[in-house]
Amino acid sequence: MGTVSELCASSFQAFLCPTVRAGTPAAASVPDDLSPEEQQELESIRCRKKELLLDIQRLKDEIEEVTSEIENLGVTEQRKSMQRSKQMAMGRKKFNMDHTKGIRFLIDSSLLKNTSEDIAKFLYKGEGLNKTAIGDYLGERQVTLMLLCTEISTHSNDLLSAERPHQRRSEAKDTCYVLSFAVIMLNTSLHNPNVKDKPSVQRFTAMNRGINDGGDLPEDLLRNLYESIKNEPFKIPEDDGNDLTHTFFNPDREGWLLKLGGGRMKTWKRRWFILTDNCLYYFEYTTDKEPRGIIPLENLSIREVEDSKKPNCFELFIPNHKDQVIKACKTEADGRVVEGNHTFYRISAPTAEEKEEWIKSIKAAISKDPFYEMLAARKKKVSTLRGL
Ligand code: 4IP
Repeated sequence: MGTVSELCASSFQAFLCPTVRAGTPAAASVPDDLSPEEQQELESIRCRKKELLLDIQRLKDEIEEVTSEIENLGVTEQRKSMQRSKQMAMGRKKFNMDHTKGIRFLIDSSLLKNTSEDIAKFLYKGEGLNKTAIGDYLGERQVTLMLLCTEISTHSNDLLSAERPHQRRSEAKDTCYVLSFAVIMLNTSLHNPNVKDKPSVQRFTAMNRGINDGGDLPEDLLRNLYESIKNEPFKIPEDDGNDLTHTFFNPDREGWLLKLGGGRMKTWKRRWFILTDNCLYYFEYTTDKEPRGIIPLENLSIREVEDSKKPNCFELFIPNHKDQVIKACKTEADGRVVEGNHTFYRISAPTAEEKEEWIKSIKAAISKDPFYEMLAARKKKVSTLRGL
């Protein structure tokens, strides 16, 4: 007794090769000058050919199936990694707003291990993190030590491998702490152009005598550290204060648009727009760290408009309050940040498609504030009552 698939295959074969099965006369296409044996042989060759074709088809199907599985696997992996980087970006944003919550979020999302080393590495890398928030976090938790040790160990392969086997961890930390300062001093001395007297490797090793719980650290380690820092200075990220780089990571949409000025002289300005966090930001250059203007989209509406000067226009406005100034802020030419004075923002997109896309994305980002709605309803009620 064959397997189910063997039985199915043989029935299918019988269906394809009836002549072979029943010894019935050959099909019309079989030349009749062949002997019955030859006819049968021809039939069986044809049958074999069909079987082979079927095999090929089956293999093709299998290959297709496997290929699509692999592709799907790729897509899933891609999706997972996109999801991960989105969560990572969110974690960084949270960190910048509230460092404790941010770290908690990253740990809970398994993006960060709850160990001083891992947190220290994450902070040291500092990608998308606000340095003020890092400073606050360090100040509160004193992970400075681990941070510096991490930096030192990247320069020296692994400082802890230099520990004496019996050395206690706390003593190793003390050593690390002292060495951290020595390394910072060395970095400054070697790379700050204002320091004229550059220390030699001998001076550096001499300075660090006895710092290893009374003993010396291996000379090789100190020499390597010296060479490493000499060749590649400590990369302390520039203090970017409260820069908004993190805010513009992973926006809903970004691109060049033309914006009509709000002043008396209606000038069109090409600005780089970023839509994120329910706000529309505009910049003069894509590389600018600070936007020229910020338009919170809360309670605004958007509509397509025709403009005699520019194509593909749309407008942001406050529904039912056409003379009310939109809550927004902008940077003046002298750098002062002031409130905006637009009652509407007219914007022109480079193409009709982009206009559609922007409108769609902005509509999705516009959020209604129930509190505002409630307040507006109450105000209306009060003014109606006053009118009575
Ligand atoms: C300016 O015109 C720019 O269009 C400003 O846009 C605009 O500010 C000014 O409006 C308008 O007077 P000039 O450069 O010809 O002076 P941007 O800031 O993008 O350069 P908005 O508010 O649109 O940002 P007022 O309303 O600020 O005067």
